[in-house]
Amino acid sequence: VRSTALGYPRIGSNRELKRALEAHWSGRLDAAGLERAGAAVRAEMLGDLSVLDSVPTGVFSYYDHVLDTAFAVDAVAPRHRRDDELASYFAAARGDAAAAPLEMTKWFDTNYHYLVPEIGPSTAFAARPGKAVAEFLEARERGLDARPVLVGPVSFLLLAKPADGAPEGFRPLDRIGDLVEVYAEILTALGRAGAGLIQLDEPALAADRTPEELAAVAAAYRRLVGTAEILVAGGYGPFGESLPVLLEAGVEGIALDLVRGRADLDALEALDVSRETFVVAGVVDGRNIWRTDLAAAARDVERVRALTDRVGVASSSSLLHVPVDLAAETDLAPELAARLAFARQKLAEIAALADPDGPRDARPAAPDAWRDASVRSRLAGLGADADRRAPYAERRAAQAERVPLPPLPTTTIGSFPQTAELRQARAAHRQGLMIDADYRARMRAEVAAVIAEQERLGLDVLVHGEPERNDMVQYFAEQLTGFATTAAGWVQSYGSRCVRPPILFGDVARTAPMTVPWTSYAQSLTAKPVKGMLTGPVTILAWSFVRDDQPLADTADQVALALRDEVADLEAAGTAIIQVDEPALRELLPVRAAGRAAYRAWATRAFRIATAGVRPDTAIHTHLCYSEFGEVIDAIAALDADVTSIEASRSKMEVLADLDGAAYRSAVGPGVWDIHSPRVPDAAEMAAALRLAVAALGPDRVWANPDCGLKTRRYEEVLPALAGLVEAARLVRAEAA
Ligand code: THG
Ligand code: ZN
Repeated sequence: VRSTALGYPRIGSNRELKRALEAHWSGRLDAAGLERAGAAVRAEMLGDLSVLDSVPTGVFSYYDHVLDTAFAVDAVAPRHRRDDELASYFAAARGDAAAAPLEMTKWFDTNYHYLVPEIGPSTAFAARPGKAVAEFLEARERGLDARPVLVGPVSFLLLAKPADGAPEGFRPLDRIGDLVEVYAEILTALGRAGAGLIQLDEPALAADRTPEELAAVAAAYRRLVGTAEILVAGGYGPFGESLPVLLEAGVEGIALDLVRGRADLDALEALDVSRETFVVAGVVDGRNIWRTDLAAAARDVERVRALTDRVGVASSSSLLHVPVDLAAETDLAPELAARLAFARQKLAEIAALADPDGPRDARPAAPDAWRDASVRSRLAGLGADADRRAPYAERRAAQAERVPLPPLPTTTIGSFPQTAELRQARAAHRQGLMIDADYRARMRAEVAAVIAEQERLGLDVLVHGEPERNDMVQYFAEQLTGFATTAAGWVQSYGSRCVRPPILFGDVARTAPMTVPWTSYAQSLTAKPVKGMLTGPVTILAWSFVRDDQPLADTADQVALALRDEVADLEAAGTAIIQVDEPALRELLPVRAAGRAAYRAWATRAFRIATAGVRPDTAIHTHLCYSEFGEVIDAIAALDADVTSIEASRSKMEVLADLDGAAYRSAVGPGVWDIHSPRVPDAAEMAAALRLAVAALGPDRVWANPDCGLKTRRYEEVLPALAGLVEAARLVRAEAA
């Protein structure tokens, strides 16, 4: 049994690459300095990976592996071509004065974002195997059995979008024939450099695929099997219907995700697999941080050994999604740390499973102290309490009476700019250099300033600005039982940006109000209504590492119950509007359609558990931040919120079409200012967007707000933009009257 991993974290154990990239972008580090930093990170990666029999190479990236693949096949948009390749690469990744970047979107159901290649009928593919060959040789020079890894041709095209100007009906996959010829050249170049097995990642085959797409898979791999020994890896669920297609095409090997795609193992047993086929059992979870149940994993490896003579053991997906080293965490409770494995620890598990004499420990049960009987009995008795007490029409009237608002009320999403000064105060407080009282006073002063600014601007519904929150999930995780946070558990989210997902290990409960004092303080400063601001249960789960010993739905209900108490306390403190954000509602949507109805049901029920306890005259708002709205429109209706604000400006208000005919009946705040861009729209532009919304929904259902929170923007942008927003709302109001 050969040990391997499908991919590895590539930002550096201390985020060295992040720092080097940001120094390079700001002009403080030249290209040679960046390359030295990259080489050091690769050396560290290879050092870690050297415990494996077969070492993946080419999995390092200066930004994103899909972008690397676009460069490997020369699918670079004309607007991103520059004199040197690194400048082209970062122009595509980040944009520059001359060109907008590629679009960025979520990588399957993870918190990683990839860059979306733009492919048209005339994209001239060409083989650029330089990076793949160099990284292969770098590993081989260390005496490692290196295995180049590339995104496979079918997934590359399925992840791409049609280039601007492509004719109606063109799909990137139409270009598979041309692209495969270029892949054949790359594989040949790698073979000439000495590569044996080459891994092609086809994660898009974990999604439902049409017969046409499966035919493209068959044709592509039949063409490529002659040029190299190919291992096809999936990694984000079962291959399902594409498994026999790949095997029939004659690929050398297949790497199965046996954490999320266990059905593939049954399917493989039912197929007549040649004993020459290399089957890699992905039994070590690449997406989560729990120690592997080595006894159960070894049983799966045995099932594979019964089918073939060539067996591998590996991570279920790339280890990109987990932090590098548990040893960096010195503050975790010992009984928790003993149950965790980060990337380095997972490599050791894989090596142990490949060793016939290695350990085969079963995973110990969670300590009893992690269970909370009162949470469980409260949830068991919840029943119909997950529904609002009155239908929307009745609530709407009661809310209008309690908080009279003009048509097209103006508001923001919640956060105000996190200035350098605020970040410094938080860092000083964390390091013990600023006492609690001073920190609180500093944050209260910020709240007061934010309230005064909003009053001056003339906004209708105010926010406290969230200066006290480091991150919209971590802030809550730090206050709830059942959660731990890490000191250095960084995971790449996109490019140089990382997040530190909290660890949800036990039953979740709230011990004290988490946000009430901040909201109440803000409300004490103004006669205008101040919204309470919470993060929803689905988003808290999506952006944490979550226990895997019970269904996600049960864990979601526990988080929801804790939030329900916070909502009740906010209401009791006099808060008339409470916003519960679910930006990750779309993210956890299952990759395959079969799982989606069940997901929608538990996700929306968890939101309603959190929110439905309020009186009819208390308004529940929510915020979602992505524009592919259609996929989850029914789920959004099922949240039964009174107002939903959504990202809409980048997609030119296309969401309004999705709302047409949907079950969703309550109010909408389609964002009229794209806060992800430094561009500040003027009042006329925002008024035009509001007119579209009023035309589609009527003046009574529309709110005026930005696209998303203002945390990452500067006041120089925020103040003029919000002044324009207020002016735009007044203009359109007057027209509608
Ligand atoms: N919080 C969490 N997850 C998220 C987001 C979030 N996932 C989706 C989306 N937002 C990802 N976007 C970002 C945006 C900015 C940053 C990370 C992910 C970011 N990170 C800092 C960095 O890498 O420099 C580190 C932040 C810190 O110091 O705490 O800026 O909002 N949980
Ligand atoms: Zn948002």
